[in-house]
Amino acid sequence: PATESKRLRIAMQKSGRLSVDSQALFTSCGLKINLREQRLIAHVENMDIDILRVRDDDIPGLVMDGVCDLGIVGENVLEEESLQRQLDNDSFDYTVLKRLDFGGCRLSIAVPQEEAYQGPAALEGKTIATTYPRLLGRYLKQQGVNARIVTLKGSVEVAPRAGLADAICDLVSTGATLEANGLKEVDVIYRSKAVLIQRKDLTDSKQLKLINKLMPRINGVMQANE
Ligand code: PRT
Ligand code: ZN
Repeated sequence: PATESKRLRIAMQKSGRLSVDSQALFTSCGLKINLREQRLIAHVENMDIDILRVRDDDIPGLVMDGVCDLGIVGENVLEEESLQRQLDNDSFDYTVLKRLDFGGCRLSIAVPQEEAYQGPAALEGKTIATTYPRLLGRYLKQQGVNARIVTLKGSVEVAPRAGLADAICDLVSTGATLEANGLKEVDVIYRSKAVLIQRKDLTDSKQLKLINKLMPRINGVMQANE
C-alpha cells in the first residue's frame, strides 16, 4: 500500500577492498545481517533496512539516481562518476554523511623508475594510462599539461612495460604494486577514503528517522576505533 513506508536501501561493495569494513561497520551499528547470504539484497532482520551488494563502480550512480538511499564508496569512484555525469549533463547530486576510517588510498602519477621526473610538465605530449580519466583530466588541465589519456579498467600498472603508455595514474596504498612493476610514484593527484553518502531528495520521515538513529552509532564506532 502507498501509505506503507519503504525500507531504507543501502548500497555496499559486494566483494572487494571495501566490503569487509562496510559490513563490519553495519554490524557494529547493530544491524543484524545474514553474512552467508550471497544474494544481491540482504534484509536486515532487526531494522527496516535492505543492503544491496553491488560492484563499487555502480554505487555512486545508484545513489545519484535515487535508486538507493545510502551507499558506501571510495571518494575516487564517487568523484570520477560526478565529473563524468557533469560532462554528460546527468544528475550528480548527493550528500556526504560521513568520511569513514577505511579504504584509504591515493591516486598518483607513476613513471618508470629509471626516468627523470621534474614535475607535471614532464608529462607534456606523453600518454598516460588510468582507470580514472576524468580525475586525471582535471589534474592535467589544472597543471596546464596536454597529455593523451588511455582508459584501462584493469592492469594499468603493466601499461608502460607493454608499450601502451609512458606513465600511469593509479591507486596506491603501500606502493608494492608500483615497485613490482618497475614504476615510481611521482605526484599524488587525489587522496581518497571510503565515504557514506545519501541521495539528495530523501524526504520519507521514517527513513530520515532511521538515518538519524544510525549516524550517532557510526560516530560512536569510529571514536571507539580511534
Ligand atoms: O569488483 P568491484 O568493481 O566492486 O571492485 P574493484 O576491483 O573495482 O575495487 P577494489 O575492491 O579493488 O577497490 C575498491 C576501493 O578500495 C577503491 O575504489 C579505493 O577507493 C579503495 N582502495 C584502497 C584501493 C586500494 N586501497 C588499492 N590499493 N583500490 C585499489 N587498490 C589497488 C590499486 O589499484 C593497485 O592495483 O591496489 C594496488 C596498489 O596497492 P599497493 O598496496 O600495492 O600500493
Ligand atoms: Zn570496481
